[in-house]
Amino acid sequence: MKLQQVELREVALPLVAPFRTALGTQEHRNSLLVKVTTADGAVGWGECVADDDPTYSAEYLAGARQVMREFLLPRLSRAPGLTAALVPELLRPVRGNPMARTAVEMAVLDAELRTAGISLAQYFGATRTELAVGVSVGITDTVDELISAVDGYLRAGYARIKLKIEPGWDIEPLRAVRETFGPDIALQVDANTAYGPADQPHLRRLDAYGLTLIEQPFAPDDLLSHTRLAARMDTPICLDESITSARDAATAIRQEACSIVNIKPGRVGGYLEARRIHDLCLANGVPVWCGGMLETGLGRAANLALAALPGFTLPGDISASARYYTRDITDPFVLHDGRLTVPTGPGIGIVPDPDALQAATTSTELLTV
Ligand code: SMG
Ligand code: MG
Repeated sequence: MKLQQVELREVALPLVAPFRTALGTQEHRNSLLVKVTTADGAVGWGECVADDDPTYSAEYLAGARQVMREFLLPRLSRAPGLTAALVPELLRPVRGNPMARTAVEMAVLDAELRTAGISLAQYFGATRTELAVGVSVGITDTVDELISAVDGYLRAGYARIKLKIEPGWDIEPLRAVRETFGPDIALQVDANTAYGPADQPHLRRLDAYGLTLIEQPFAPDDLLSHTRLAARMDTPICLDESITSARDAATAIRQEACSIVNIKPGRVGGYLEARRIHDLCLANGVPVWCGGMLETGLGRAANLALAALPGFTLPGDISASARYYTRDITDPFVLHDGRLTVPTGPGIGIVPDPDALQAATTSTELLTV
C-alpha cells in the first residue's frame, strides 16, 4: 500500500472518576489518534497511548505527535509497497518513542487488514472469542471508598481486581479488601515503581495476602532489585515499565527478575513486538496478560485481539468502556459475565462513531505525506 493522507486528531475524554496511582492523578484522557488513508482509499486507525506528562515513561503526547509528524510518518510515506510487517524495520533508525511507533503501526495494520478483509485476531492466529477481564482500581482517599469501589467492580463481574499501591497505601487497603471479600477473589497489586531496594522487607509482608502477582515495585532499569525480591518472596513478580522489547523480556526472564509479564503494545513499540513477547513468554512457560493505558475503544479493540492469543492466561487491564468513560468515541465494550467479546470485523474491528468523535475532538492536523 501507499500512504496518501494522515490525520492526527487529539480527543479529550473525561474519566468517570479520577484515577490515582503512585505517579499522580488523572481526571481525563487526552488521546492522540492517527487516521491513515491509502492511495487505494483504505482507512486505518491507530491510537497513541502517551500521557500528557512524561511520568509513566519518558514519552508524552506533544512529543509523540512531533515524532510521528517529523520522523516516523515520512519514513513510511516514502516506502514503496508499505505493509505493517515492514513498519518496525522502516522505523528502526528512530530511537525510542514506542507509543508513537505503535500508533502508526496500528493504523497501517488496520488499513491493511481492512483491505484484506481479516480481523486483527485472525491475523494474530488468536482463536478465543471472548475473554475474562480485570479492572485496575486507583488509590482512594479512604479504605472505605476503596471497599465500595471494589464491591462495585465485583458486582459488575470483573474476574480480578488490581489495586494500585504506594508506600503508605499497601498493607492496610490489602488487608481490608481480603477481609471484606475473602480469599477467593483474584487480587494483584501494581506499584508503578514507587518502592526502592530498601523496601524489600516491607514488600515481603504482602505475601500474607495471597496475591496473583506484584507488578513493577522498583525502577524500570533496576532488574537486579526485582531479581532479589523474587528470590525472597512467594508472590510472583510481574514487570510492566521494565519491559520495552522482546529482548528486554528475554533478559528479565533469564535474570529471574520476573515470572509474569505485562504486555502493553504502546510500551513495547507495537502490536507486532507485543506478539513476539507473547511468543517468547509462551515458549518459556511465562504467563502474560495485557496491560491497559486508559485506551479509547480503538486501542481497547486491538488489545482484545492481542489478548485472545493463548499465552494471555491472566485477565488483562481491558475493562468495559463504562469503567473509564461516559461516552467513548466508539460503541462501548460491555461486560457479559465478566467477559468482553473479541472484535471479529476486519482490521481492529471497530471505527469511531462520527458524532462522538467530533464531540471529543480538541484538534486535528492533516498531513499530506
Ligand atoms: O487501562 O485499565 C486501564 C489502566 C490500567 O493501571 C493501569 N495502567 O501501570 O499498568 C499501569 C497503568 C498505567 C496507566 S496509569 C499511569
Ligand atoms: Mg503497571
